[in-house]
Amino acid sequence: MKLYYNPKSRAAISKWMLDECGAKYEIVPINFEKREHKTPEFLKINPAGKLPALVDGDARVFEGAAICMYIAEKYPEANLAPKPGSPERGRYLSLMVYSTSQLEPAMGDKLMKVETQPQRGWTDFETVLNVVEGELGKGPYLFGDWFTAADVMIGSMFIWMRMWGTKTGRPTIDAYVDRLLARPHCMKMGG
Ligand SMILES: N[C@@H](CCC(=O)N[C@@H](CS)C(=O)NCC(=O)O)C(=O)O
Repeated sequence: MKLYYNPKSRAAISKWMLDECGAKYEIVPINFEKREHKTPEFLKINPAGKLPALVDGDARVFEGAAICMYIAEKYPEANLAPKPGSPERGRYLSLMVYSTSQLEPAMGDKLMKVETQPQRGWTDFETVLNVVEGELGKGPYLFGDWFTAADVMIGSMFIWMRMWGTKTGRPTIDAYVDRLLARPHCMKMGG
């Protein structure tokens, strides 16, 4: 398995997931300055020309959430995802998609001081914080004591926000981020 990677990119989230699974994989470094993510070879893997991207034999996977779900399925023994058909599965899939379709763009609006336009498909960031607080409940993770790939995807967004020097101001979420950062394999911020 090959992870196309730059430490200053969302590929750090995929690496975190692989490391939580104890996976064996090869890092393929991608230099953004040299535009290695726009070469014809790379575009055959991810036509969007972005990181992360994963190649596993004949399979190619792009989009960070899809990569995390793929890895969770490939390493069932790591127990990082509710099984298909289990009662938790629906909420798990929802949170995985929510992380990049709503949480991330709403956070982008907040950090760039852009007013959120609801017709674009996501809410304002205050609503996101309410949603995540509600889903987290008493924690310590999104599925109680069970750490899952949903924590990797949702948590990494808040870790990234920390990198920008910003806490959420919601004690429950900030304590959750501290807990994730204390995990030995947690993504390293920018390196
Ligand atoms: N929604 C995508 C976002 C991917 C993305 O924007 N990646 C950035 C790095 S964090 C990238 O490759 N930027 C370089 C570029 O667009 O030229 C995902 O989650 O995989």
